[in-house]
Amino acid sequence: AVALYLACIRAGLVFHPLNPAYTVTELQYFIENAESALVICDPKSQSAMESLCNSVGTRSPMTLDAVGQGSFAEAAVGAVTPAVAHCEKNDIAALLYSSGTTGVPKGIMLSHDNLISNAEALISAWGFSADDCLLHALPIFHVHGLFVALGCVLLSGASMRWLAAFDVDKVVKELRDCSVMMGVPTYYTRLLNCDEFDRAHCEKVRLFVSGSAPLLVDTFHEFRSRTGHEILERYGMTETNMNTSNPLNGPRKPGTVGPPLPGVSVRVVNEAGQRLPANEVGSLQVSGPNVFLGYWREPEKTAEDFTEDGFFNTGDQAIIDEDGYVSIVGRARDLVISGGLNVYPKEIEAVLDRIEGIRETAVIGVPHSDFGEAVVAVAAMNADAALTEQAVIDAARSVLAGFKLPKRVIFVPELPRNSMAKVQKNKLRESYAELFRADGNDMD
Ligand code: MLC
Ligand code: AMP
Repeated sequence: AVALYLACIRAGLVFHPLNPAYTVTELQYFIENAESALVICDPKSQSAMESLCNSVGTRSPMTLDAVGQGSFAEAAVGAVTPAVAHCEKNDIAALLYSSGTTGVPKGIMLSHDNLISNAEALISAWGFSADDCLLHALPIFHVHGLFVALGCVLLSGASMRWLAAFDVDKVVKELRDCSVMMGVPTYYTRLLNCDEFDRAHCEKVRLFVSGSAPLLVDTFHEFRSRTGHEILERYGMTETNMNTSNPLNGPRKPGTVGPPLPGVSVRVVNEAGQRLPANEVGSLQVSGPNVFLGYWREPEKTAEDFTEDGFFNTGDQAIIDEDGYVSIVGRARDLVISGGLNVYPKEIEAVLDRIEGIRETAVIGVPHSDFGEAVVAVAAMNADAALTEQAVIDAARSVLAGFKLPKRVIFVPELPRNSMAKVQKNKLRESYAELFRADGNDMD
């Protein structure tokens, strides 16, 4: 998969990685929307992908398995290696998707310059060199595992220990030979839940990096007292790669995501777009060579999300302190981040609302000690419906990838609404804030 990614970049093709957990329904949207010229899949999903490609009018898929075998590898035998394609800085290198408030995913066009400039900024900010060995356990279909982790390793000539998934026993073992680890906060809470994990496992480690979701201040302190290391928290998003980072040398402030990376500008503005003074909450905007080209085939949406002077509206609420450190304090978008994966309530509600017997649903994120936030659906049913929680989850499973499924479904007579008839999700979040603490289901 890594060779495939690099081959696309080298040949001037657009790489569009997809989560293998997606269902056929989800994949159909992406393949159609991206107008994919060729789909490469695991041989195990060949027949499903064959019919899918057929139905959307894309040529037959080729296969590549975990050890590099398959029809794609066979076709490559004896092929002449083409010259490196000439690319301009602003040519598209990769297309990744993310949803907004509508729940409909939008293609994010990332340029060659976005990728290279951000990898260069991170190598310098985090002091990567050929002497480093990265522990890589992140999926490589998102920015974090693909561009941040692999980008730092490939561009600095470092090496890596690569795990197929985050398995805490393997991580603890492999960490002994590594100098850097990157992860989402769940990785760090899982390490802390592992009793045998201590300073001895981290003797060679010089840096632990966390991102993709908020790292709790408690986790920062607990990790420091267990290992002696202060986790370095950074902040990014698919549209922008990495924006800010706590410093390698200098104070790492828990609860903040640090100052902007070299070449990146950030500002916090009020609703009128005016820049706010230090420590005032507002909308976070970003500009720099890291910021994407725009949304694929969506010029109006792209225009909406950029200011006249070229800053991108992140949709995150933030403050910047007197030292220039950014803290993410909320999200303007209705978004749940579970174990570092984004779940868009609108998308889940649309699926649940189609289940017979359900009148309407509201999907929220609820604190969870493993995933940070867990997806919970609050459902109002028709009077004569006899649905169970499990039946709702099972019905959604055929359409939605597993990580998007609600961990709990709560049945209520009515959803709370304000005077404008808008569902009061804040009220629901308050009501169910203790859901996973109260019933001991926390690790479900
Ligand atoms: C898996 N499951 C999840 C889940 N991951 N449920 C909620 N949230 C998640 N994140 C579900 C599966 O569907 C399955 O359900 C069950 O949990 C077990 O699956 P698994 O694959 O064995 O899970 P596990 O290995 O425990 O995975 C959890 C995880 C993983 C946290 C290790 O999700 C992970 O590696 N997350 C990292 C995501 C990431 O890279 N984010 C970066 C995005 S880039 P069932 O019902 O089938 O049993 C970005 C920009 C930036 O945000 O700033 O970096
Ligand atoms: P994605 O669409 O997957 O790229 O998700 C990006 C979003 O993740 C950002 O807009 C933030 O809301 C959130 N995010 C990423 N890193 C952090 C962090 N360190 N702290 C808080 N939120 C974060």
